Amino acid sequence: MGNVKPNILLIYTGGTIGMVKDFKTGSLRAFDFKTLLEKIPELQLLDCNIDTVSFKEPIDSSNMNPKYWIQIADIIETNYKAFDGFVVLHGSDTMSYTASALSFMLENLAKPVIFTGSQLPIGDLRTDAKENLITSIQVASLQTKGVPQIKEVCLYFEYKLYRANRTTKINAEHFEAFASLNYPDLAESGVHLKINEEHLFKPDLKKALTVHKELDNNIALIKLFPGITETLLKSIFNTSNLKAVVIETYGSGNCTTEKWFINMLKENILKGIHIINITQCSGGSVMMGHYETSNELKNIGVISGKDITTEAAISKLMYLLGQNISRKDLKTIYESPLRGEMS
Ligand code: ASN
Repeated sequence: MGNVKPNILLIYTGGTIGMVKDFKTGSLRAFDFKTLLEKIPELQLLDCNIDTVSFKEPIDSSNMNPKYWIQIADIIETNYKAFDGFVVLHGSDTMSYTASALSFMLENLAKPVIFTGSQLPIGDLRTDAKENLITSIQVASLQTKGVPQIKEVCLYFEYKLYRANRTTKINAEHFEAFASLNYPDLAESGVHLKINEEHLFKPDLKKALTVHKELDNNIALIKLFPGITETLLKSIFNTSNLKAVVIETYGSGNCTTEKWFINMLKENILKGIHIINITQCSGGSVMMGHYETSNELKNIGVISGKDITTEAAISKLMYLLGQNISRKDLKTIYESPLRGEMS
């Protein structure tokens, strides 16, 4: 058994990595995945067996939505036994959302699922696609005594491997497009591939993979700004079927103490709407009660998102609303780390 090559499944969903320039219009469009493999003959040098599967119509990740997340989860579920690791090629724009969602959907994952993409198309002379793709496949192939070393959903970009549900796209131009400000990098690629073993997620290996495909997107995301009006917030809270609202507050979870604002949140919580407090700062954590301006939020039953990213906050919410969980339990579960997404 000892020297069996790992089997890696490449799942191509679209994004810049597989795009070409339409010379007539000058804009980028998706192209046939088969050509992508031809563009990187180096893949044959890797010490693993690579199989590929592609979305019928590859998409720019701006068109991603929960239906596609389920499609990716389905592909992984169907091929889970036959493969040792998965590499998902995805547009960078919404990669952190999809990868965070998959981390919740794949409960008890014991194999690597590595999301990657690029800022420049694979055919571009200065492309970052080759390194991202090759190292992602290498990371997905890492094994200790035939057991995958990485057992979680990750995102690899520009020499760094991150826990996916801790990432955010922070730059539209730089090759270093992602950051994980509240959790250390899982690995760094230089002359050597340095894995930070102590930061890897350690799932309970006795439990079998459970794939959750019920997602409820009857939610809203509100970013507070000084001067936000009652009329605007009212219209959001009046949305039919609304089940929960994520509010990006200031600093460590602070907001205006104006009566109308607190009352509106209170009324909606009493009506059964879940309200989650996350910070609009890219790093750091919500600490309700730390300042007077967040005390009331704690008292009225707002859920603390702690140091979760917006991407993970949204996908965790869709995932939990899709489960059969009581109101009270949802608060407790939301405030607990499920896949290492919060501290
Ligand atoms: N618009 C592209 C996408 O997210 C951006 C990229 O992949 N770099 O699909």
